[in-house]
Amino acid sequence: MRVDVVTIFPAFFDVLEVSLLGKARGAGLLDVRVHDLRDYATDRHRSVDDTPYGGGAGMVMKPEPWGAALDAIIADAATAPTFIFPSPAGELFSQRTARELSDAEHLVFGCGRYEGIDERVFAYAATLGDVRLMSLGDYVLNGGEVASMAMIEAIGRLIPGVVGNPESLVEESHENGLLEYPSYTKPASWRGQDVPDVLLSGHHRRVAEWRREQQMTRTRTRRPDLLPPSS
Ligand code: JB8
Repeated sequence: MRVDVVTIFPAFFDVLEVSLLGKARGAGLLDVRVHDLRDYATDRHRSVDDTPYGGGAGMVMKPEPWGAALDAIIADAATAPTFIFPSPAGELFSQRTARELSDAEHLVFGCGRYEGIDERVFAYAATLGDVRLMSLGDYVLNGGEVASMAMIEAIGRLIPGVVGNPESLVEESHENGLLEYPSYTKPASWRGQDVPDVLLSGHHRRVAEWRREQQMTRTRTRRPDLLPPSS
């Protein structure tokens, strides 16, 4: 998978070199290219923002540097990419979205700052590929960088071969619509707390039943919104 990122803070993405996704990049499974939006500004001060038409607080990202950056990215692209713009006004990003996007050939993340990007940039991007405005949740960040990083990690780890043991992807939270069951390791007793007996019993069926029960109870308590209205 090829991933391009457009940002005025390219250094944010240095951490993609480390850990799991760094390995995926080394193995050639993931090709991440980070672009500084200011390299596509045309004035002496490399401006990327200006005052909003209609008035109001803050600054808006100018369309011209964005147009030039997107053009440069698709110039050597093999297929029409999917553009993802993090936005508090976007659709919710979920494990389903991550799964959907994990078989894409090419994703382009556009990281806004200030009060956001001139709306015409989204319409222009839609002439080059699919466009999705995506929100991580109902809260507001200072810009799209942290949200892009979260989405790149959520999507990237679903690419076959990136996570060493694919079975660990099956049992985690949100893969079956429920929260994951609690996990324990040695020692069996720690500071007065014992590991539940059933997990030491060796009865595989009873362990599976207990875990399913825990998933249901936890989901009902912490995330009832994940369950069908009937239950
Ligand atoms: C300016 O919370 B967010 C987010 C916030 C932003 C911009 C983009 C995304 C641009 N503030 O997902």
